[in-house]
Amino acid sequence: MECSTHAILSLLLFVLVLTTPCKVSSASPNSAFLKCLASNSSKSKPQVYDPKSPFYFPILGSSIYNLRFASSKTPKPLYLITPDHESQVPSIVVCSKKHGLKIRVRSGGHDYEGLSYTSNDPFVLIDLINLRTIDVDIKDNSAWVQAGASLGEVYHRIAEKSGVHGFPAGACPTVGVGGHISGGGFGAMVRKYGMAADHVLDARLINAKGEILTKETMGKDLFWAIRGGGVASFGVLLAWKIKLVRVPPIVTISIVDRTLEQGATDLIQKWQSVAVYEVPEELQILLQVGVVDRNTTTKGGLGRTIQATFRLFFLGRAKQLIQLLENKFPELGIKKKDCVETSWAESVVNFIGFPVGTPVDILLNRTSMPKATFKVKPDFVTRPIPKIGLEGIWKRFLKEESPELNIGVWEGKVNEIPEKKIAFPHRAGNMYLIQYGSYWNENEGKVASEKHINWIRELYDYMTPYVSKSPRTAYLNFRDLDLGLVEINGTKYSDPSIWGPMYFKSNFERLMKVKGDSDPDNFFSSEQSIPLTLNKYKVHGFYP
Ligand SMILES: Cc1cc2nc3c(=O)[nH]c(=O)nc-3n(C[C@H](O)[C@H](O)[C@H](O)COP(=O)(O)OP(=O)(O)OC[C@H]3O[C@@H](n4cnc5c(N)ncnc54)[C@H](O)[C@@H]3O)c2cc1C
Ligand SMILES: *[C@@H]1O[C@H](CO)[C@@H](O)[C@H](O)[C@H]1NC(C)=O
Ligand SMILES: *[C@@H]1O[C@H](CO)[C@@H](O)[C@H](O)[C@H]1NC(C)=O
Ligand SMILES: *[C@@H]1O[C@H](CO)[C@@H](O)[C@H](O)[C@H]1NC(C)=O
Ligand SMILES: CC(=O)N[C@H]1CO[C@H](CO)[C@@H](O)[C@@H]1O
Repeated sequence: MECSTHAILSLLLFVLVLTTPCKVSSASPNSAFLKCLASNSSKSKPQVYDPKSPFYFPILGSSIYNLRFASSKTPKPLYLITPDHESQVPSIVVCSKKHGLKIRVRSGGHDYEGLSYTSNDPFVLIDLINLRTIDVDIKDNSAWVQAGASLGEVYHRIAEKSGVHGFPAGACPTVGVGGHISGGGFGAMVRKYGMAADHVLDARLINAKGEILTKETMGKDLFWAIRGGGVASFGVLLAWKIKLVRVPPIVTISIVDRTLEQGATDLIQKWQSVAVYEVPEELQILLQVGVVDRNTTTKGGLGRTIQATFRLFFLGRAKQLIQLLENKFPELGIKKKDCVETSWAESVVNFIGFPVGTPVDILLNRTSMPKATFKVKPDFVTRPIPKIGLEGIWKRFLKEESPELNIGVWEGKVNEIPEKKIAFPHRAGNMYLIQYGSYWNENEGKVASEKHINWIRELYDYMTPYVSKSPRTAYLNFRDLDLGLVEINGTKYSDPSIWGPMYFKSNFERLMKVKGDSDPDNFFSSEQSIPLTLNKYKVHGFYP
């Protein structure tokens, strides 16, 4: 969702990753683990890197998307392993378990809290960068996609074979399908088609015993759980079989900016009533709000102001879109010249901010999106936010360096699917999904970083009256380790009985049951993995 910002902030935040010497999470390399791996890898052995290898830091840093977790203080893996065939993965699981090492699995590395490549326990990182084959079967309306593929690669491979097929997932092309689809996966077609996880037909998953399971063999509970429950709690996802959706040969996008002085607040008020219930599901109007420099002295003087950006994605032609908007939302003032008609794949490229005419091959570039240092938080909203609520946000925004709000309209197909159909639970009753963010320069240091994190925590508190309640819900893919964090006598604990229902609503109970059945030793555990019990646990290390 915040891809577009990164395009804007790219110059500011262009950074070198991991040039500093690094602490490794355990002192002695675990040679027993390596021996086990060697004796259990019959045909081909995966590449294993330790911190002495010249490739270790470049590969580790390659997909650390949030630079908060690229510092020398971030715990690092004992071994970084890049399998290039799925047959190499079971022995990594078996040997890690046998020798008391944790594993972390990374597909695209976009986890907001870095959980795919950090751990406070000695661990092995399985980076699926080389497992990214995509087989599109247009006749069958489906594709097998290996976990390490990026969304951009998936979109590109579909578009190579058909101009009228697409896949309803996120806008950011560098996001990995392994994490994204297992956490839900939301994009511009959410109103028309629902979540990415709603389009999973089959999966290949390695369980804690090192067995490769499919939909047939994993059983319906586990297959239910990995579609929205986060697959990191249940195993190593090797590949998804996804169902493709229909898109018209030509779609239309339009991007409109309005500052406060240009009436942004009233436009947002109007957007709240129109974008959700009054326009067809073929149209998604995403709203992004940030702070920009004013460049005129005529109104309000020099300084900073709030700017709203409306990003329209329409499954249809410009003419139709203009007619629709003239009727429902004339205040937006969109004319034919403000619209771009393209193929669906090209629309992805333009929607995130690349200029019209950029070759679609950019979708294959796994580093097209700049990395950044940030903290974000999620919310769902179930009724319109009053004007006074918005104005309070603006006041806070003007005090922060690079704040950002991203709101996606949450209505239509996504809300028609029953809450318990798959583990992803955020359905009927929601109006929008919000992501609040603050971005800063990693060189600002620890004190500054704490200041920004506190700023966003205060904004989150401020929003309490305006967002979902009992529980205040949260989107797993916008992971936030603050949720359920409690302090008792000066010690910090994470309380799953708080964050569990926030992420999973009534599905949390069933997720815990599936967890108990499929991984009773809790081998696949991380800071916010599905727990076996509701006990609070102590947190430490990289928790902010
Ligand atoms: C710039 C940016 C834009 C984004 N835009 C959107 C958006 O438009 N819509 C949206 O819904 N979300 C969006 N997100 C959030 C994104 O969906 C999540 O961060 C998602 O989990 C990323 O998946 P990944 O594979 O890239 O991440 P990773 O960091 O690799 O993994 C995320 C989590 O899944 C686990 N995991 C990953 N792969 C596997 C596997 N193969 N087996 C087992 N566990 C695995 C990891 O261990 C980790 O816990 C965005 C994030 C960023 C940084
Ligand atoms: C500043 O001026 C440029 C060009 O005149 C214009 O495109 C832009 O929208 C203006 N920005 C604001 C915040 O008014
Ligand atoms: C990928 O995109 C980045 C950022 O735009 C660029 O610097 C890099 O050269 C691109 N890589 C390739 C292989 O095109
Ligand atoms: C916190 O400390 C107080 C006083 O030392 C003690 O009585 C109490 O039991 C402690 N609470 C917890 C939950 O440990
Ligand atoms: C699953 C598997 O093949 N395990 C073997 C791994 O190697 C050890 C010896 O190092 C065997 O004892 C295991 O049976």
